Amino acid sequence: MQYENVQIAIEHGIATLVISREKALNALNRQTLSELEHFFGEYGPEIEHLKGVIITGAGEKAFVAGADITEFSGLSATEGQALAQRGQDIFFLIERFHRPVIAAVNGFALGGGCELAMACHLRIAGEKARFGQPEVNLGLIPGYGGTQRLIQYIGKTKAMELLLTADLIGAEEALRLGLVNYVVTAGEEITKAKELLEKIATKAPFAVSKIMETVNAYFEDGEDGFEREVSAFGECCGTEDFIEGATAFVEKRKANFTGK
Ligand code: CO8
Repeated sequence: MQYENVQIAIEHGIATLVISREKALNALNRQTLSELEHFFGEYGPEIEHLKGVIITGAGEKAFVAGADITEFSGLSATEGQALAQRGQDIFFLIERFHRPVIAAVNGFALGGGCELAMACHLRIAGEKARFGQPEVNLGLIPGYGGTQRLIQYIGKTKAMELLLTADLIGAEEALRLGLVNYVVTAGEEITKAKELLEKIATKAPFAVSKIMETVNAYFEDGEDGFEREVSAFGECCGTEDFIEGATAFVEKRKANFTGK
């Protein structure tokens, strides 16, 4: 696929995706969604020795300022539903990706941008980052999972308030509420994200993917997370990395995981 709006750089096993529509504050239009869909559905899963993925926005002002509002005009109920479904399906690809995905939030993360960050496994906010779900200002509600994931991260009380008022919050408030993992100096978001991915890359890759799967299962309808934990635990026991991890502990050395 020809990527137009998502710039991809792969360095030392880390793929950095830059949403690059700076003039529209990196708003997610249909093309950008297709590119994310292709990366997380087709290209990304095939990259060998991938440690993880970082998503950020081009420029200093915005991570992603939402879905592209210029594509909304004249949207019928059926078309709106289809677009929301498509966005949700793509964001599930991110949430269920086999390697950790970190949002490096360098500015406005609004509407679909906040939803994109929330679909990632971890979030680093630059000190100028601003988060919010302002859809109600447009006569809309979030459509890419915002009503559900915001509750998962910050609880119903504050989520309800932010969704109803369209208020934006800054990085420190996002940290206090549990929406982001770290706040860093502006410009240091990617460095911090890389540091975390390098740390996670020293762990057994299969166990890492099973942790993400099992944690996500807590929020999935019809899933029993405890059952999933038992079966994932068993799967880990069948790996060479488990033997290596346990042996390395006994031999008092660092484990050398191979992903097998
Ligand atoms: N879509 C398209 N263009 C945008 C968007 C957007 N979401 N946000 C900003 N832009 C454009 C502006 O139109 C402007 O373009 P131009 O220079 O051609 O006029 C340019 O980016 C710069 O923006 P501003 O001049 O407005 O910059 P300010 O610094 O004054 O303001 C803000 C920055 C506060 C971020 C402001 O741009 C803003 O409020 N943007 C819209 C934020 C928003 O409402 N986001 C939610 C969108 S809805 C959504 O995401 C729903 C997701 C689910 C969809 C489900 C499918 C139907």
